[in-house]
Amino acid sequence: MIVLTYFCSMEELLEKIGSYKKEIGEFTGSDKNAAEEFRIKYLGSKGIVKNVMGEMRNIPAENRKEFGQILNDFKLFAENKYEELKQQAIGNTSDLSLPGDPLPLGSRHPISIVRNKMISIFQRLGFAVAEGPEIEDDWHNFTALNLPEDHPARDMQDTFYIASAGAPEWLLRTHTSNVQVREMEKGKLPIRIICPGKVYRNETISARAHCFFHQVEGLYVAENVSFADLKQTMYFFVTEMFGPEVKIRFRPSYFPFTEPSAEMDISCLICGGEGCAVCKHTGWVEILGCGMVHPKVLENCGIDSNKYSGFAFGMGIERITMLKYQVKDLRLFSENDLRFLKQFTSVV
Ligand code: 2NL
Repeated sequence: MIVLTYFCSMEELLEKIGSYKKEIGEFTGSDKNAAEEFRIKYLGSKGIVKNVMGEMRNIPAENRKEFGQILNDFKLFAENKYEELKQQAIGNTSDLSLPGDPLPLGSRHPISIVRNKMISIFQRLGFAVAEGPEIEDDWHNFTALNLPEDHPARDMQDTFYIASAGAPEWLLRTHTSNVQVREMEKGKLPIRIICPGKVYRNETISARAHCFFHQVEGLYVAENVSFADLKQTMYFFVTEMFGPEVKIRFRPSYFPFTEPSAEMDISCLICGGEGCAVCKHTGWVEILGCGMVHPKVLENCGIDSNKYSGFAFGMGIERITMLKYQVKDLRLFSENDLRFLKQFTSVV
């Protein structure tokens, strides 16, 4: 008696599925509303497919597998129809002749533009790009570079140290020379590298100073490297960077890591050397520091200073960018003001 009841309901169910399938097959509609109406009626949480699936409860165990297949086919049939209706709706509502949605074009940050240009200039001279850590130890940032214990740059006032219980072990690098020290320590010569990257100094933020900025340092160590090589390399760099008219001059200077040391000026780009506010009426602007690598620095890094010599230089990317694009305030580089950044769209 019980078995008979089940048989009846199974047959009934098969019949029901058959008529629903017919109904679905005949369903027509070509817009979004029709597709949605279909979804709610057949595939919604109170829809027909759910309802029919619920009948599974009443199916005797021995028929479940076979019936499960039938129900799944039914569900797939309804889902496929829904996909078809959606596609039809899209086809009928989108006008393919309309212009596409505009994709706003970004621009490179001016610091990136200038850094990339510097890299490509030095790469043409055979310099490779080297990178290293921004969190550094005292040896790679100061000691190996011949900075004496009592040098003011090591002061808490100037350098960010990372707090620790005893003597501070870690600091934020104050220049990218640490990368060059690490490269020299590897002992593979000759070395011809440039090191672009972020550096940190404990400065009060103003139009002319910031607590972090970007630097490119360069190093060439081989046999018989001379000051003439340094001058020619720097000259090539500035003519490529600023144009063939630019003049250079070297002034004697002092850095603990180079001997002799020099500061290099270029003729003022604004007034062409006549004298103006930018060059403070001297006709010249300072752009970098350089010199022959101090023999002590070579020895500290395990290089024989009788056999090898080298030159090194360092410059701030912000400074070069300010000169090239006449930016008056250093803070503009890190404030993310789109009115400033958008001005570089066409330079990318
Ligand atoms: C400046 C001056 C300079 C260097 C950086 C250097 C690195 C090593 C050895 C020797 Cl590993 N020197 N770097 C040399 C001279 C000047 O930077 O005004 N930078 C913004």
